[in-house]
Amino acid sequence: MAERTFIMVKPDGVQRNLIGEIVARFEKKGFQLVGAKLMQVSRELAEQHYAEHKERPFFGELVDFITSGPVFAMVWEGENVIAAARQMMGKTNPQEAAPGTIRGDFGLTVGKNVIHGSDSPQSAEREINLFFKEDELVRYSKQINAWLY
Ligand code: RTP
Ligand code: MG
Repeated sequence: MAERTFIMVKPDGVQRNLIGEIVARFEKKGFQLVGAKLMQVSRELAEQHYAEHKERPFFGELVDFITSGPVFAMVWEGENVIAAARQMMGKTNPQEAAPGTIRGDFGLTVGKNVIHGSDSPQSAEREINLFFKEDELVRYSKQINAWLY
């Protein structure tokens, strides 16, 4: 199976009508959408998702923010998708993210940086399993030529 990653449009991105823009970037890059849903994240899920940051001073704000409104959770598949998505997202702090990246083009502050993407194969597997059941992910091949995934 091709590599998969977990991508989430955070509450600020949903409120600012950026779902379509973000989905379009991944589609145009050539990655394949295998799962997606608009959902409200519970505090329990937020705390599990961000467990690695439990001891950080911003943890409470992070959980408050990610549960403050709906998110758009996705699984994308394709060659090297984990690292490529991180590049497309740009640096964590939008003020340091390059123009042309999602955070560089649309983000303003580190606390509200529009998008989440898994940072390793281990976190991708963990996060996909946290947010999606197996039967919510779809395997299919595109009926197109070999230039695209
Ligand atoms: P994410 O997990 O959301 O995709 O972001 P990331 O990998 O680029 O950054 P990470 O280090 O995992 O941090 C998770 C989120 O915590 C918030 N943060 N705030 N106030 C701060 O100094 C600070 N540092 C990180 C950000 O919203 C970041 O996305
Ligand atoms: Mg992270």
